[in-house]
Amino acid sequence: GEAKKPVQTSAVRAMERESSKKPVVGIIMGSDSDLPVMSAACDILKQFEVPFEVTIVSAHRTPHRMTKYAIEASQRGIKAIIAGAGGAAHLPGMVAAMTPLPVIGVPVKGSCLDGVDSLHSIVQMPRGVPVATVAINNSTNAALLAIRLIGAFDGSLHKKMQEFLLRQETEVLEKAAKLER
Ligand code: RP5
Repeated sequence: GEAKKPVQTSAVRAMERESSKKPVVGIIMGSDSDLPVMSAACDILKQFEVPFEVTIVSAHRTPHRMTKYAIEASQRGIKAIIAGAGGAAHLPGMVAAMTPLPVIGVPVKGSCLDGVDSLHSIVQMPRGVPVATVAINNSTNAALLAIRLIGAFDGSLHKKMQEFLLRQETEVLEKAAKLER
């Protein structure tokens, strides 16, 4: 049957090693081909020092593994799940159907339909099973949203997000000033 140990590429393992504490965010993706898009989420979580795990879970190719992951995530201490998928992107929605945790969906572009297929598959959830959907390929925003969710109950993370926004604003203002000079 389905392997108990997740099948992981070395790139995924390397990212996980850098986040060795008990994970609070779970990042999953339908294929290792999603990794170049999804790695931005890992970078953000590292930057905010939020422990995370990252692995491959496919709704269609490993449906039993998906079920196990969704059912067990909460028990393992995961507080938010980021799920990236492309094409007929059922992963975020199916995971959301099987966990009370917040699920953030990342529509991955990569098909002939430019990612619009992924976007529609992820965003058009039926009433009762929400998936917070970010822009196509924007796993950065998925991680930032996960941090905001957790930060609402974690003062130090909340503060880090405030500082992030301030830094971001300062950077733009500095660029504007440079341009106006
Ligand atoms: C989806 O199909 C994956 O999330 C990926 O975006 C897309 C293509 O996967 P590969 O055929 O490249 O593995 O399941």
